[in-house]
Amino acid sequence: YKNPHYAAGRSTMVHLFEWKWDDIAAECERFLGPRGFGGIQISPPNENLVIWSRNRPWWERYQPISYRLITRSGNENQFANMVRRCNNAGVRIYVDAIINHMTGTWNENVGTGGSTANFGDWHFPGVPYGRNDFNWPHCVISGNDYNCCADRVRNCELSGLKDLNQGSEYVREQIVNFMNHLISLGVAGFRIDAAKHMWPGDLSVIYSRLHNLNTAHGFPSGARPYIFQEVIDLGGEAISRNEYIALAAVTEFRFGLELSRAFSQQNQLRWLSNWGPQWGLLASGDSLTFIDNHDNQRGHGAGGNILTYKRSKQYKGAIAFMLAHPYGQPQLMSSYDFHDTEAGPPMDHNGNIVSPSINSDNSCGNGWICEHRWRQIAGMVGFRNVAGNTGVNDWWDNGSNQIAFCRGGQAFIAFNNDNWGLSQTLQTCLPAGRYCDIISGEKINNACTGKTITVGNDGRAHISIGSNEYDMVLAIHRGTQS
Ligand code: LAG
Ligand code: CA
Repeated sequence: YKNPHYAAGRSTMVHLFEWKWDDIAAECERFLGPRGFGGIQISPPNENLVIWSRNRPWWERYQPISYRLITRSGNENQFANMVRRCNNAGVRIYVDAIINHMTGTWNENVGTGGSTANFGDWHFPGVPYGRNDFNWPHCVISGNDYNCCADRVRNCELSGLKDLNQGSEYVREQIVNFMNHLISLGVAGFRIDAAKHMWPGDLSVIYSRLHNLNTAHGFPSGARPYIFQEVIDLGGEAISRNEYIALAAVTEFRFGLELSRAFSQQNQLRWLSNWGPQWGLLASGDSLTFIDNHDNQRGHGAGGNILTYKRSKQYKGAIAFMLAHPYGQPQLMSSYDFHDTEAGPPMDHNGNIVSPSINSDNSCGNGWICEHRWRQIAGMVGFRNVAGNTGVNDWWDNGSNQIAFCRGGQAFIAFNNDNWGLSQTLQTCLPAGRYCDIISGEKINNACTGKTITVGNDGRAHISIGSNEYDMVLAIHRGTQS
């Protein structure tokens, strides 16, 4: 369950938060496939409660009312079509699976596909689930439970959301059928929402009953789904991420926290020379890594001061480090602009999601940020693919916030997060020649629109990054040689 089964030569996934299936299919063909992206985490595809009383917040999608594939992102036909087109473009689809709970109790009770629920009776006819399928006695998780009481964190309600009993054979069967249906449609794996709130033993049974990936979609025979379990573990709680790594991969929340600190000058970049398990991070192969996710970019979920698109220079620096360094299985966040932390995606007055528009410089409009399309970020996805499975070598730092390193003989990167310029002759480990920096520009029709770096016969090159430059990074690799 720890292999994402990317198509050959690909290595990075992006969370297209709240995107519609038709738009994702188009994005696979026009951008993600050609640019070498490996996969996409999509928003939950199953029917959720419509919450007009809060103006259709993004979090309504974390309140399932049935397992029918019908949401604001699209219906089952559109879903199946998206998966097929993305797989054809070499881009995998990973589903955000909400299997810990159903909705909370609301006055409104109609789902995105028209299903209803009778909350007072724990009755969800769209599945169907009834009282016996939930954990009893009824209880709600309180803040202190995280410190003392693993059983309450797993058997009580997470913010009032009706808590399913995954120990029940009937419940397991509904969940497994839902996930196997998605596998038959060609998805490559799952994010397990709220995994901390379910018993590892129950999850292990559910995973073991999943089908192999669908060979008709290009997966090798016998391939197991990639599973990354959302476990927020910043240390010191009753439940540890270590209880989950035997099962499948785990979201590494300490990763984005530490890199956000370093790239906002709260820690020096030079300390990143031993980045990885020595920082208390999970083993690389167990770790799904990211700077921000849909929760912590808006102050939900794990706390901490996380960098987001709103502090773009520092954010791009942290993302570049994530993609340049071999540790972990990286995931990018792709957002819509928000000020109100509850606000849903751009929508019309009927609540329909408005598609991103695409500008001539490749950026998005209509309220979508599309971090994954930023030249510096998309370029680094290509860098990671070229670097492949090489390690880090020829680390250099100035004893402060200027660092540089090579990835074998494939790629070189330098960062300047000091308040003064970087100007050094450094070992790039690349063959002699001229290379185009993919951060300040890109190679278009054999011309470089940014800095050109000349590497000598000894592999060394003069590198300069001023402290007032638009970006703090310079990156070159074998694919940008001229
Ligand atoms: C997750 N991971 O474990 C998701 O990443 C996270 O986004 C989900 O919470 C949560 N677990 C449940 O799937 C989000 C919002 C919550 C929201 C919840 C359900 O962060 O704020 O709760 O989705 O929509 C909301 C209200 C609560 C209310 C609850 C129940 O904010 O006040 O009690 O709904 O109706
Ligand atoms: Ca639970």
